[in-house]
Amino acid sequence: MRTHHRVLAALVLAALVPAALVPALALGGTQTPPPLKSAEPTRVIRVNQLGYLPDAPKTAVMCALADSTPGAATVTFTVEDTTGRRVLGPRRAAAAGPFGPCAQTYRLDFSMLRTRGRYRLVADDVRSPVVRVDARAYAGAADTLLYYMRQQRSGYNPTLRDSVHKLDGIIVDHPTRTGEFINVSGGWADAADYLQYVTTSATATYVMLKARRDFPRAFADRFAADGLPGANGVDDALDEARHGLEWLLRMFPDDSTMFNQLADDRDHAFLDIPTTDSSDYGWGKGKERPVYPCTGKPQGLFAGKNRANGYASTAGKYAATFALASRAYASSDPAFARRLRDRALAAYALGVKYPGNCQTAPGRSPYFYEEESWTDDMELGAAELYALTKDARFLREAMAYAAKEPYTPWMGADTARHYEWYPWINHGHHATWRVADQAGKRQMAAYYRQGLERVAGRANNGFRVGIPFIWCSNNLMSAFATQAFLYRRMTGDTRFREYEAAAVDWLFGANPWGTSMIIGLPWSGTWPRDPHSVMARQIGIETQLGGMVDGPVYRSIFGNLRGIHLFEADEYAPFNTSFIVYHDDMGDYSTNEPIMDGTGMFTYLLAALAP
Ligand SMILES: [Ca+2]
Ligand SMILES: [Ca+2]
Repeated sequence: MRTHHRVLAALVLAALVPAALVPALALGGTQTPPPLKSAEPTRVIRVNQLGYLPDAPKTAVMCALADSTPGAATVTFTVEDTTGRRVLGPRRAAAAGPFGPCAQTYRLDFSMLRTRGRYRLVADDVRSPVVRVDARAYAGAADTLLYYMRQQRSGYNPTLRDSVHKLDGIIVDHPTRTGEFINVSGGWADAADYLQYVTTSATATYVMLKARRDFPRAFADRFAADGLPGANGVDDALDEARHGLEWLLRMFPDDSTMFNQLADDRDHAFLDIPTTDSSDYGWGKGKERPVYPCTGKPQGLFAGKNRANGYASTAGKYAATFALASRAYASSDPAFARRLRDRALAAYALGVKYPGNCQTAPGRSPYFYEEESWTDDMELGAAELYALTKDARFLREAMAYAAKEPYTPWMGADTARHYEWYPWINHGHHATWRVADQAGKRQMAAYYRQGLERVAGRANNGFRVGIPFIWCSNNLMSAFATQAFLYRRMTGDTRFREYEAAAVDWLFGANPWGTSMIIGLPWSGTWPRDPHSVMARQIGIETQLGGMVDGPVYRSIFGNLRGIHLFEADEYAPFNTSFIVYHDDMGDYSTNEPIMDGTGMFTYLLAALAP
């Protein structure tokens, strides 16, 4: 999200109306979907296109569209192999209620099919896409996400084989150092725009480090440190994490100077690839970009201000990421490990000194990341510092922070502000669980269970989804599935496993639109071909391989975003109704923009599912 990425719309709107005066120019948001053509299917079977693990719950969802006959209370279905031979059924599936465009849904449970192979489900005259049952269904999937991360690199960009944004940056909004140049080149662009944030970058880095720690065999070594092809003796997740770490170290250069953001939404005025970025922040087109520190005060150089009131949301993320990284490099690069340890301790100290949120700063646009939670981040920092130092103070503080926010507040809610409860899953509870005594472990598991129960309690629909469809809903779906997986691993309790599987299935195509939410995964499947991405448009969709897009949003959100409109006819019109919408359209920055943090954060679950 992008915060906003309304680049193309901005080009059109900027000439017409001052952007700040356009509260809700819903150019496309109120259009009525065209009626179904008679040739279009009125019932479809949606599946996880990447595949199902043999021992996992396996469910496809049949959706009967709104203006078709809702259908019977039960349907029967069979499963065929690719020769047409029946291998399962007929079995009955009960109606599971309406959801979005589906007047009725049916859950087609074929969990008992455990034999490796390729199959189709058939219900009445409706046939599913080919589904795969395979213990290796997720082999290489986590690595595929890393293609997108490499492509997002600032500094040397291996996709463009060129250095980008070489003049980063000039300090702004600092009490004594405004106007000073500081080298903060590197890191990743946040989405299809080229802003860079510590909150998202540190989270992506942390999760990649955690993924390779817990599932070291999930990642290959096919790329070098600079992201170009070629093994270098280091797994590619650690290569990517190090690219992030080098930038984070530049962004936290001394014990009292903590930067939070590079560039701002003035970026959105131009539609360029990174090498020819024309953004002008007052120092010339394509020149230096502004670097924002945490100040503990509301920030914004123009009309819009955020509600920042501390450092801790950012400081906790720095501390956790540096502390985990320090352990990762303890033997391979001890000098780097010592530096990371020093920076982790310093970052945590700033978080203690300045509790509260360090939010991203808006530029000309009203949008920013409205993160309100910071005790989750400090818990994670404290837990990782305890794992690193064994200083009992950090474990005490991790437990105390954990109690401040037992479950992440979006869980069970209908809505939330943009990035209000970032990063949507509190990895701190798991990090604390790893180091706590038995009573502490039970407490952390209970906290996770509370959140999961709240989401599952809303999931009484055929897709078994209980998240709110706010901006970046795919991030919430991924966060829920990851938390459910961690809880299952921590406790052995499988009560949420159906919901965990449903969330993964949703992200790979078991959703009303029948599309994977990850570009190119699986390559032979249905996935976003027309994302909100200048790189995709100018260089090719293959550059976006592995990128997770924002995902569906409430129709009301789509309809109220500024300057949003579709560029082409909506191939998903029959599935976009008054509840939630998704568009595979360059013009929809709310549902179809690839996101760096969502992609990075999904590495954990895909690594967990790897053989
Ligand atoms: Ca490598
Ligand atoms: Ca937070």
